[in-house]
Amino acid sequence: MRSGFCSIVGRPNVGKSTLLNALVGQKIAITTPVPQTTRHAVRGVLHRADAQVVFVDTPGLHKPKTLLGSRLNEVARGTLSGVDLVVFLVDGSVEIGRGDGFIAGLLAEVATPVIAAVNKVDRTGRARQLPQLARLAELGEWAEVVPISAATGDNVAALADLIVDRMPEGPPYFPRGQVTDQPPEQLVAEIIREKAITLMREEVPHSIAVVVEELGPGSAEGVLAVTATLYVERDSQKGIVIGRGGSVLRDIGSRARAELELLLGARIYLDLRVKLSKEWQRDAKKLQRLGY
Ligand SMILES: Nc1nc2c(ncn2[C@@H]2O[C@H](COP(=O)(O)OP(=O)(O)OP(=O)(O)O)[C@@H](O)[C@H]2O)c(=O)[nH]1
Ligand SMILES: [Mg+2]
Repeated sequence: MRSGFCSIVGRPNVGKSTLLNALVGQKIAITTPVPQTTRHAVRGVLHRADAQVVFVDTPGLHKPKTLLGSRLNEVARGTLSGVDLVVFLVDGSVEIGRGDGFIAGLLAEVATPVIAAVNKVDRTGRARQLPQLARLAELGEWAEVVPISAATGDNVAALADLIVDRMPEGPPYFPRGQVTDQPPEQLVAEIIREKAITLMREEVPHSIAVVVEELGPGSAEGVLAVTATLYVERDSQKGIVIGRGGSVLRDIGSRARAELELLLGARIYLDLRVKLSKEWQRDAKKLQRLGY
């Protein structure tokens, strides 16, 4: 059979995590309209009768302003080599620009073959798609250049076929049925963070980190008890995340619980707290404690 690793890289917000989920066929990575959502290399596995592809979703490559930002770039750059293929994703609904060119430069320095893809073509007409594809083609030496929509699934199966064709002969890396190696604590923390990000504005989404303190059987049969802390960077952000009378935190909790109950197939008892970890994005020790 064919099997191998394929990382997905690109600027923040181009749709890498949405593409990972579309390729695997279920939600593995969180996605939000806010740039710099993904903070870990998240693996998702595509299983076919005669092939297996381990996709690696990565944080968006960007010009870092904090220590966290530099770490995120390191995580993404670390996935460019040591894989069988890279998918370089750009956002076709905006101008292909300097940030994309910078990443193309990084890709030129590694030997890994690259498939370049223009995403979000559901937002552009054919007339705009062609110049975007041409512009992307000029940026580097790509094995293929393909237009896709990760959100609608348009052309994603064709992209998956191109990727599978480029995987070497090899054994499966994951047992059939396993679609990710994300530990349950991380999965739960990510879903909570996704719901929090979606309800926040301006800089607050970037200031939130979530740590699951406890995850285990609850007091009642079939209930999973989760205790998690949402960390913020500034005292003023605590009130924003908690909301008037606790309304925002309750909203985050009920949205997270609804999704987690579906994902984990159990009833969830969710206890959320909010704590301050001053300027954690710029502090090496705090970053480590938060799992970055
Ligand atoms: N219209 C449209 N929107 C899309 C498409 N793919 C992704 N999006 C949206 O683009 C936004 C960003 O998507 P993500 O998948 O979180 O992007 P990302 O590249 O993983 O972003 P980071 O993790 O921040 O680097 C979300 O609002 C998605 O719903 C697409 O094909 N079409
Ligand atoms: Mg992402």
